[in-house]
Amino acid sequence: MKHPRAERTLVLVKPDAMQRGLLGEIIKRFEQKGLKIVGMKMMQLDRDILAKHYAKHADRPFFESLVKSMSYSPVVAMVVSGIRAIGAVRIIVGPTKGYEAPAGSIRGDLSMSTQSNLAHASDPEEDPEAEIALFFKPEELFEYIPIDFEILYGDEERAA
Ligand code: FUP
Repeated sequence: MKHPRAERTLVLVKPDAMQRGLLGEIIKRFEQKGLKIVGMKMMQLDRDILAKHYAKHADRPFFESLVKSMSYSPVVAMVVSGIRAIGAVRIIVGPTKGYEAPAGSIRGDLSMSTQSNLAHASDPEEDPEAEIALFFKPEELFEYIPIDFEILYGDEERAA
């Protein structure tokens, strides 16, 4: 069962993060925040799924290089859940350009790049549930209320 106020959002740990051995470091940051992982798998992305995932960038000059970098080696895809998780995950990941991202964020602490920026997080404006559906079948996602849910949030925050 999913808490009625919990949101879900997609995170991709990109090939550059996998190559640099940063998977654990990235997962740790979501866990420590109190967010819950409700789906996770390793995937080799191809042009097909990347063309859908990055459809809004299809005409941009960096698109080919983006596809190349995202299919360089496998990614780890995760669905992260919690009350207000969509915005919180964007803050943890940080803004696009690593060299401008604030210290404390994944990109701000660990990346100097715009393209090799380690992780993707769903944009709240772009339907995170539709993004999740591109990467996960319903049976690959788990719905549970974590045992620490009562202490992670206040009573009013949890009230549906
Ligand atoms: P974000 O939502 O922060 O991941 O960033 P965008 O949706 O704006 O961009 C998606 C991806 O395109 C980025 F993660 C990296 C890549 N990109 C480039 O390679 N060059 C650019 O100039 C802008 C974005």
